[in-house]
Amino acid sequence: MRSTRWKAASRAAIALAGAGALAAGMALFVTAPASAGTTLGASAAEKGRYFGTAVAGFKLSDSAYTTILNREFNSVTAENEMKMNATEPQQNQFSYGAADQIVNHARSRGMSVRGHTLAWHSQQPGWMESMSGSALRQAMLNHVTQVATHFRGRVVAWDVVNEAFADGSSGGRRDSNLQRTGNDWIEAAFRAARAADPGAKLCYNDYNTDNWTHAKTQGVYNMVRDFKARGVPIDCVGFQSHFNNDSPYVSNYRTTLSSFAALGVDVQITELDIQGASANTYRSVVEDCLAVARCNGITVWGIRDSDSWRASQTPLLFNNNGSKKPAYDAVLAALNNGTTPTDPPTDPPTDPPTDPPTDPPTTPPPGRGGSTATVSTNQWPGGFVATVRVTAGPPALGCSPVSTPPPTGPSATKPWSHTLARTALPAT
Ligand code: G2I
Repeated sequence: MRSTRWKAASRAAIALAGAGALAAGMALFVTAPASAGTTLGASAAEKGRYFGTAVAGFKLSDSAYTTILNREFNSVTAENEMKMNATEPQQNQFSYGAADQIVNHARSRGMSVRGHTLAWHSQQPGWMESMSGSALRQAMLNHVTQVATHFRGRVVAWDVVNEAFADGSSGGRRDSNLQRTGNDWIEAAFRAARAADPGAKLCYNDYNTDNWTHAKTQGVYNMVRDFKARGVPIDCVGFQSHFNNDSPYVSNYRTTLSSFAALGVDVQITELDIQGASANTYRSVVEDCLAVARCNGITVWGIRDSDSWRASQTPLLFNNNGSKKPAYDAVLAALNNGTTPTDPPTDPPTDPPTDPPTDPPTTPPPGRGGSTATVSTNQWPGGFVATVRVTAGPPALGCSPVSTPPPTGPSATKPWSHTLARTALPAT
């Protein structure tokens, strides 16, 4: 009966993540690792996404910390080690030791790396804080160029510019020494980053941009729309998503994510933490990301509550002794229950953009016997997550059982995660 049921209607979904290019015509070998569906990273990969965490370099010697890091996460952001004060403590004297340690730890274990951050009004080295005008502009661009060049090929996405918009009702830029060099400082930074590392995704990253109705959200949205219209190289927008009682999660968060995605950029949740770690709120955030095709990853801002910049708010997924909290279970369940959308992002509430997202899922017409296959990808320089979904037709139409993996197809040269899942459908 079971095989009849499989013949009658079955689905095979393959989520394949790798660090190599898809090569047509080669065999696709897919195995199911033991961790599939049981860790945040593996479950996110099954949905074509990553699940990352901020990492503090000095904690890599803490085995309790690295045990969780290595088991659960497949993306890493340096919490402080790539900031301007860390990488260029003296002008034109670059210091990469602490950042390289994190990058090497991640990449040697198959985790991807988000770069944070190339240009920011905060955490500047002292020599830069006291600069202004064209000298500061040149120093900032040199910093972007040097740091992006150093990490070229090892960082999949950069927060090129961080937190450049003002809080409150203005919807405009934040005053800073960088802003005072001219309103075009952000696009200048993006162009320098693109020239230095053409393969990296280039993101704008900010906080309190989660509520679609907020002026700050609209200000960033208008900048990204303008950049896309004028060809300024921007690929993604990071939503820090530090949720707390003063800046809570709101149900229009999904609208925010989908509206930005509809501009033709990826969206990423880059620094997630939630005061009190409500399981329901964490679940909603994950469901919102999964509902938006171009939301390609979630990063939590630390592992255990004691690792958080807001430790007293207990905002993370693991408690101080490393045990999983209810929020962890909610996130894992949401990742496992979620579906990868095949629809394009929804139109934004205002001023729908014209750029279609790249790499939309393709849905061919049903073949003989009603079988269908869809392929969707999330790609970044040097890596990808491909999801292949095959749906078999009813036996009455002469369909044979689904063969998985397909006899010919793509291969990964350096896969870091590949999983196979089958879901039996009710007999029709
Ligand atoms: O403030 C939370 C985050 C908001 N978005 C940008 C992120 O880069 C930022 O991260 C936090 C880190 O979690 C903190 O760890 O950024 C802070 C400022 O860079 C970090 O705090 C700093 C302290 O201010 C320093 O005193 C300390 O030396 O961490 C440093 C390293 O522990």
